[in-house]
Amino acid sequence: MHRNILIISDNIYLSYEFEKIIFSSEFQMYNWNFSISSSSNKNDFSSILKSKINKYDLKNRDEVNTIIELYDLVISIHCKQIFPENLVNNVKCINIHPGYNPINIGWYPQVFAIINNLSIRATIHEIDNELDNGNIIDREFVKKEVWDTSLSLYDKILKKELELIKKNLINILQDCYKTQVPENIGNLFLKKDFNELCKIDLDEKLTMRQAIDKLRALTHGEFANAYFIEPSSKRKIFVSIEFKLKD
Ligand code: 0FX
Repeated sequence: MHRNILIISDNIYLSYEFEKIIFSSEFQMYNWNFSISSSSNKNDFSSILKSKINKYDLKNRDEVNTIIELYDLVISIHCKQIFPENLVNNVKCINIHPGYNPINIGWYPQVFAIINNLSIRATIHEIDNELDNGNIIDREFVKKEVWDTSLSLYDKILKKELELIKKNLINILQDCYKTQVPENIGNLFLKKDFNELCKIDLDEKLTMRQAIDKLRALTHGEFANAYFIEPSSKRKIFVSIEFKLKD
C-alpha cells in the first residue's frame, strides 16, 4: 500500500477537483502533497487549493532524489515535465492522460482526434521511460460529436478523467489493479504539430467537412489558434468557428 503520495500537476482545475476527491474521509489516512512545475505560477495554485504547494524541477537531480526519498507514489495530473528515468525506475509513477493511449499520445489529443477523425478517451497509465506509453490501468471513451470544438471536447475529457480517478484511486493506492499493455505504438502529436496546424493556408484545397473540422479543432474558447496572414498588411488574422444547435 502507498502512504506518501506526491501529486504533480500544471493544471489548476484538475488539481482543485482532485483535492476535493482526496479530502473525503476514505482518503484521510494517506499523506498527500501537491507540487507544480517550476514554470507554473505558485500563487495561481495557492489561491485555489487548500493544500500547501511545492515546486519540483524534474531536471534537477537533487530534487528528483528528494522525491524518491519522500514518496512511494507520484501521480501526474497534466504535469508538463518529462519524468526522468531515475524517478520512474525508483518510484511508482502514474499519469492521467487526456487522450486515448495509444491512439492519441502527446499534446492536445482532442485537437488531433478531431482533425484526423480518431476516437478519443481519457486514460490512466503507469509511467515508463517513453511519453504516454506505460501500461494502461483504465481508459474510457468520450463521445465526439461533429459539432464539438476543441474546448467542448476537452471539457468532456476532463470530466471523464475525473470519473476515472474516482473509480481507480483506491486500487492505485492499494497497488491492486490490473494493467494492459498498449496494443501498438500509436500516434504521437507534439506541440510543434499543433503550431503547424494553426497556420491556415488560404489556398489549400479542402472539402467543407475538412475545413470545418480544421477550424473546430482549433477553436478553444479565448485562445487565438488558427490564423492566416493578410497579404497586404502582413497582419495575423485569427479565425475560430461557432456552432449553434437547434433542438
Ligand atoms: O494540461 P493540458 O490540458 O494538457 C497538456 C497536453 O495536452 C497533455 O497531453 C499533457 N499530458 C499535459 C501535461 O499537458 O494543457 P493546457 O492546460 O496547456 O491546455 C488545455 C487546452 O487548451 C489544450 O488541450 C488546447 C487548449 N489550448 C491551449 C493553449 C496553451 C489552445 O487551444 N491553445 C493554446 O495556445
